[in-house]
Amino acid sequence: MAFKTLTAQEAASHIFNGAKIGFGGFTASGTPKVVSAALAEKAEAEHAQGNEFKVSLFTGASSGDMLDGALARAKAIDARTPYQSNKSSREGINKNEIQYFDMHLSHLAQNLRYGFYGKLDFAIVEACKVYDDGRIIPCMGVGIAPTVCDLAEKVIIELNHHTPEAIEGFHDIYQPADPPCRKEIPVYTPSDRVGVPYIQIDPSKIIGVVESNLPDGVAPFTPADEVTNKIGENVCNFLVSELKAGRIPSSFLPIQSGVGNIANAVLGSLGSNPDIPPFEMYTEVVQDSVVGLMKSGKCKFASGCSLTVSDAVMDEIIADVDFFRDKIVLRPQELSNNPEVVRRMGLITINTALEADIFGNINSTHVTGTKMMNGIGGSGDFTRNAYLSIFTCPSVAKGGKISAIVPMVSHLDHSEHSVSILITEQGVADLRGKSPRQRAEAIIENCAHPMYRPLLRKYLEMGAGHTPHTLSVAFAMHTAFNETGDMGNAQF
Ligand code: 0RQ
Repeated sequence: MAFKTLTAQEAASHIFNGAKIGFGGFTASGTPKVVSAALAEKAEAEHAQGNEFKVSLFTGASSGDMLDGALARAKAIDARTPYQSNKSSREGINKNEIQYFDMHLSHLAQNLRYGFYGKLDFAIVEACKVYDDGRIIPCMGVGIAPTVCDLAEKVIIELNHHTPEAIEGFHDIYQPADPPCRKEIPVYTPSDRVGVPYIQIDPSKIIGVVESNLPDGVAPFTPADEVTNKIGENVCNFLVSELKAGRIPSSFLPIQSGVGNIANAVLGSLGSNPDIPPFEMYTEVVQDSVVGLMKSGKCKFASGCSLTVSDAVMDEIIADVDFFRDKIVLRPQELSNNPEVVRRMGLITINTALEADIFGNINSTHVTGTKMMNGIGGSGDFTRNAYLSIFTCPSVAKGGKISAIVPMVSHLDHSEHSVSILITEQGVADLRGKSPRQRAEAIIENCAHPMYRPLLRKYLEMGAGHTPHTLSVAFAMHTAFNETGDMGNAQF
């Protein structure tokens, strides 16, 4: 190999207090593992000697525990963006130890290029193959890897032998030109390729290569339960009725589906419903259920930013790599989540809300308005530009003590203007062409849990004006939860 081989500790020794680091990968998939763990040890050693040591992290999205978890526990993170979902990092963010700023995933690479967040000192990227001329083949998650390799002063590569070189050809690496006069991105169908299957790094910037042999360690999904199955069934029945009404073309439209247990269950339902034709996906994360749907022929093609599947499912893919080669393409998030492409292709987008208000505004990120859960992720990239944007959630959380349907969302991620359909296990609220009062009636009647409907109806009846809010009690349900542990105790 043309590049120096380093231990993880040697690589970490280059990184200094205050460094800004861009990481390749997306979710745990393709996320560097061993250098970040060594960096956390270095930070702990520096702290033990009374020295300051913190770095700022720019990742594709969430990462693995060896990155976010290890560095958060070592109190080594200064600033962090964009999405995260690690318990330790969430704790650090909510204690204000980490200066986290949330953003749309499609914006990150271009904002870094525009210089909005300053200069990047290091890029750390995972690869399954390194060429002597500086080309690398990423593992199963791309994220912002091409951009951070271009922008950083120095690059460290983790060569992970767990991912076979045979996945060369899965990737489509492309970065749009910056404005003014950016040209269109010529992706017209999910399977169109516009870039190259590798990332080119300037060899003079590569500090060295650290070898590893580790799986991504993605946990399998919780099996679908009665509530998630019912949500999936409601989504399918709705889409079938739209097909029958001619509002979705008979050839169907590409699907984007969010992350998490609900999204996985929805995809499972789409797969088993005989009235849903075989479909393509243009999405961010390709999860376990998609792989099963490919084997059954129900999912014909998936374009994503990462293949985030449990280790057992990854082993299945690797064992049958040629079957999947012409069915999956992995791209940078600037492309997988690109609003221009989303609008052009007419995606049916399905994302998850933490809470929705009776007027159709969505909170996907903040528990009772203050505590960060994960981040907006790509949900805004897709929702705002969808052909048909669907949000799903169970009607209640925490055993019924929380209603997911509230008078006013305690944090706003997706406004009423971007949300077409809301679906819970109770039913479907079609919000298209409805005034705020009509939306509220549809949501209370079809989506709220029956035990919360009287409170929500009362709220609606109290208000006046076009959007009938009563500001003095708009958060009475949240306040009741904070004070008594149960939203049902709200009084107004
Ligand atoms: O908590 O784990 O302690 O029980 O939130 O909720 O129902 O398991 O749902 O795993 O699908 O996550 C919105 C967080 C949902 C996720 C969110 C509690 C509930 C549980 C998780 P426990 P569920 P999911 C990009 C797609 C934003 C980013 C996005 C997310 C936990 O989907 O981060 O959409 N989305 N990216 O008990 C307090 C409420 C609650 C609540 C649920 N109202 N208040 N807690 N919970 N509702 C696009 C792609 O292409 C990938």
